[in-house]
Amino acid sequence: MTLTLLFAASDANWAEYAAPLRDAIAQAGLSATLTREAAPDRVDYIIYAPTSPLQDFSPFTRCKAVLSLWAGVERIVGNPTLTQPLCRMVDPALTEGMVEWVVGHALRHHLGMDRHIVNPGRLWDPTCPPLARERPVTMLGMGELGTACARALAALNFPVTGWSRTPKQTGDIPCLHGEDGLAKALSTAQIVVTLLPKTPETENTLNARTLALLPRGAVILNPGRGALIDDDALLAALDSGQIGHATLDVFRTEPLPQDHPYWSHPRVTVTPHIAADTRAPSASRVIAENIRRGEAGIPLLNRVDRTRGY
Ligand code: NDP
Ligand code: OXD
Repeated sequence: MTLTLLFAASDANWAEYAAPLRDAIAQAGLSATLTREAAPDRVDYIIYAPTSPLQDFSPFTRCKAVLSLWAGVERIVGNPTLTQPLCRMVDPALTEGMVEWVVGHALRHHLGMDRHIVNPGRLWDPTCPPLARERPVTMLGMGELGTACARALAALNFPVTGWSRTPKQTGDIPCLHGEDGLAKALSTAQIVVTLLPKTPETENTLNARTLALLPRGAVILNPGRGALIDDDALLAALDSGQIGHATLDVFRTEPLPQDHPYWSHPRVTVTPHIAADTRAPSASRVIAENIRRGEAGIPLLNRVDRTRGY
């Protein structure tokens, strides 16, 4: 039987994905037509980006799964018309990119690179930064991305503490959970990385109360989602010096509006949601593997739990 795979994403995504998806589908031994248009009741799987105009899944009566090209699923997880299984993207190349972004920005702040890159006064200040082993880092979110970043930072000797919803142990990295765990994880952190999904529970995880728990001058790196941070509280904490710098990749509104105070704040670095991108060749293999599993009756990979929201 030839499967019908509906590609519901942008023109740019189609240009990037059509060939690698066809290759991956063939390599998985599947017979399938990959298309951008099909009668809904003929579609077997939907390959999906949340920016797609497709928002009503109810006519897709035969669809066995919606396979997201994005890791974050907050824009689709609560869609009441979506009754089909939803899988999010876990792409090894996306993880690799996130590790590079997090490690790069952590090292920038750890080594105080800015002082030497921009030094108009030609100041000769021979103060050496501490060693990584003296700079505690806290990773909020110890899932696919948080764990990979935590491991990479720990490999550089940063003392890393994780925080997640449920108790867990990741090798030698201690991981806390719950409200008390959060307070403890923040109390020593000189660098905090937020890699939580956006859910009703994680919104404003960093707020006036929790930012005040950090040691003075701590640095925030947020490649997770804008809503994880209360923006007004962060701006106040930056102004008071409680937070030394915030490097932000994600925002409540994207693109970040031109008049947003983050753009001009001397202690904020804005990167335009580029921390990590799904890469078409590896992501296509993940999608094809899930279709193969669906057809073989094997549990799908990276299935989203609708109740917990990620
Ligand atoms: P995962 O689902 O693998 O991990 C999520 C982690 O967050 C888990 O450790 C989970 O805990 C924890 N968590 C969830 N809810 C809570 C809570 N209420 N309290 C404490 N911890 C919680 O996600 P990924 O690591 O793959 O991705 C994380 C996020 O990164 C994505 O949702 C997306 O928003 C963002 N992202 C950003 C990109 C960018 O370019 N800026 C690119 C890709 C993703 P537990 O382990 O107990 O379940
Ligand atoms: C994602 C992202 O969720 O790029 O994949 O933010």
